[in-house]
Amino acid sequence: MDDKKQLVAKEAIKYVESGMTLGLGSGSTVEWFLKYLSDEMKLGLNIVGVPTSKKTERLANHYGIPLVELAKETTIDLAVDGADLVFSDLNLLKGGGGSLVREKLIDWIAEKLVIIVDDSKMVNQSGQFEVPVEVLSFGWEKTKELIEAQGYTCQLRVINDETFISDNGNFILDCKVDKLYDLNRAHIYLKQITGVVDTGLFVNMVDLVMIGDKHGVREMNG
Ligand code: DER
Repeated sequence: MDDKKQLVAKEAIKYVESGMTLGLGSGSTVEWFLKYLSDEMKLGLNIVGVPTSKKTERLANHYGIPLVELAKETTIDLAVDGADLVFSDLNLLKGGGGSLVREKLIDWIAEKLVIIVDDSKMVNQSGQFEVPVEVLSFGWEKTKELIEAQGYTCQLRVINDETFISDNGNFILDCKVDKLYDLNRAHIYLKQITGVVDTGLFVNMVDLVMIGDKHGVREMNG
């Protein structure tokens, strides 16, 4: 698995050009991308990054990747991010790492969004899914009830016996659903709930998915 992540992360470097502002995603595949980015910078590549999580920020600092704030005038030429699941229509399920809100904001703003995954992430639309939903901590049980009224079964994300707190100070609910017929519709219905900040359903956002498998890297255009 890790070999495939390294393979696809290294291949994604080909889309990076000097002078770019990059959206730096989160997760273990992107961690390899940051390493290879750092290697290229030692050979003269000149870029700046906007991190999608405090964890990515720390890792970028470790690798000496210069970072800029996401300000009004910031344009993001290319965002490179991971995913938990990639559906056949290239819509994504994300949020396993709890960074979905900043990831979605930056991925949405980017001129081009490239997703890098190993082939285990590729699925068809059928089957049970767990959708991460970032919610305000204020009144989260009421928000959970409203989400469950739409047919989900939600669990508050707890890691090492501690309630997970996102970089934005919110909670994450992992919401199981038997089948997602229409990801866009599912996202809109969840997003309209006041206590919901955003969902791990990334719909109609992807320009390119790069998939590492035992044969190498294949690409699918969004
Ligand atoms: O949380 C996310 O959506 C991240 O991008 C992450 O879950 C990607 O998975 P990876 O660690 O297998 O790259």
